[in-house]
Amino acid sequence: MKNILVTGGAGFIGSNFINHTLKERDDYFIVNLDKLTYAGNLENLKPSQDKRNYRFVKGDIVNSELVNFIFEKYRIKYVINFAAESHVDRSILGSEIFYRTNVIGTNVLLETARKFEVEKFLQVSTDEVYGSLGSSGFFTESTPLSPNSPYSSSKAAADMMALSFHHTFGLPVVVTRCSNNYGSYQFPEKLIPLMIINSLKGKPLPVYGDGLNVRDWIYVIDHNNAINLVLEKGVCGEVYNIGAGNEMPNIQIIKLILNYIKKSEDLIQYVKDRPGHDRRYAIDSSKIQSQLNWRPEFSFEDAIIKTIDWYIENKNWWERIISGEYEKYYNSQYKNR
Ligand code: NAD
Ligand code: TDX
Repeated sequence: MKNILVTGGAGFIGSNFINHTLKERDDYFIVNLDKLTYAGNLENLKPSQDKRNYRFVKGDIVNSELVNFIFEKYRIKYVINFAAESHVDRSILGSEIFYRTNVIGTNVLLETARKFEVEKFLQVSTDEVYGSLGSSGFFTESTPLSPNSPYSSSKAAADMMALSFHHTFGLPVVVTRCSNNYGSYQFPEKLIPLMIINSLKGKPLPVYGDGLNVRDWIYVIDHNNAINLVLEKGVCGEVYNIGAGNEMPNIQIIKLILNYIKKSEDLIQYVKDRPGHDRRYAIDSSKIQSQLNWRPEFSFEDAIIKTIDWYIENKNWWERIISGEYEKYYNSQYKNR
């Protein structure tokens, strides 16, 4: 058995990771530590909740006592740190919780992993740590880090802290830097689910700036397959970029969604730009492809339709979310735009 601590496993990528991995691996024992912030939802884990090789612990990665207890009780040998505050716009509204969870929380996990001599620590980082590209070029693993938002600066700190623990203490760390994910269970504050849900409801679609900012999209299952591979075969001290080569201006995705849902483009509403908005992300993933033999399996054309269909079929899931607390955030985020 591989005893793995997955943090943030009730969020979008973490829950897809647990459900997908436990479907295929009964030699993994997964303990999911999640604080259940606004973004954490145990409903996402229904397919895994009764599995004998799965446990859920509600708690904060900043809580060193609890983290120590979990490592000891479950004899944790592997860590995958997904837990984070993950939304750029929220980091602009208030940065403190981003540094608390993403920086201090990662430090607690690294120190505890060092104490318990884990076999591997996988830090889930992001391409946003590289900053923004002009109209050409790609991020490679040796592109200097140049984060631009409170969110990305907190992720860059965590990423470098993890690498420093390898360099200084020999902690077996690997870091992954992935591009924008999409798929089922993504919280509706993010571009793709927000635009799908607003289209379904016939609400305006708020496009920041000129709509020509470019993101590089990957289906969440492709990201998670890469994470499993890096956990097994990644070389300690190394960074692996993960991306599927799907660069697209935001407006193109928005029009695709409207078109598929058969709603009018009149719903598009250009609004005030995000402060410090990164212009373009594009990932060079040739290292993980050549060294670990990873390939994305899903085409954007198919997986985006799968994703839109999932939101159409799982209205109950997102309706429960968009009523209540999230509604307050939505109203304040888009009020003066
Ligand atoms: P998410 O916001 O959907 O989920 C984050 C999860 O972490 C939630 O379940 C939340 O409850 C939990 N959490 C937050 N603070 C915590 C704390 N202090 N202690 C324990 N749990 C806590 O985020 P996501 O989109 O699934 O992203 C997961 C990870 O992947 C993050 O580290 C993010 O930076 C990284 N990432 C995301 C993307 C993307 O496109 N979404 C791309 C690259 C990297
Ligand atoms: O209402 C919107 N209108 C809009 O035009 C929102 C929410 C977003 N956008 C634009 C901003 C970005 O150019 O869409 C693009 C994508 O925005 P987000 O979904 O907020 O993602 P992004 O800022 O690119 O960050 C994401 O990718 C990297 C994740 O949220 C991060 O967690 C991850 O690290």
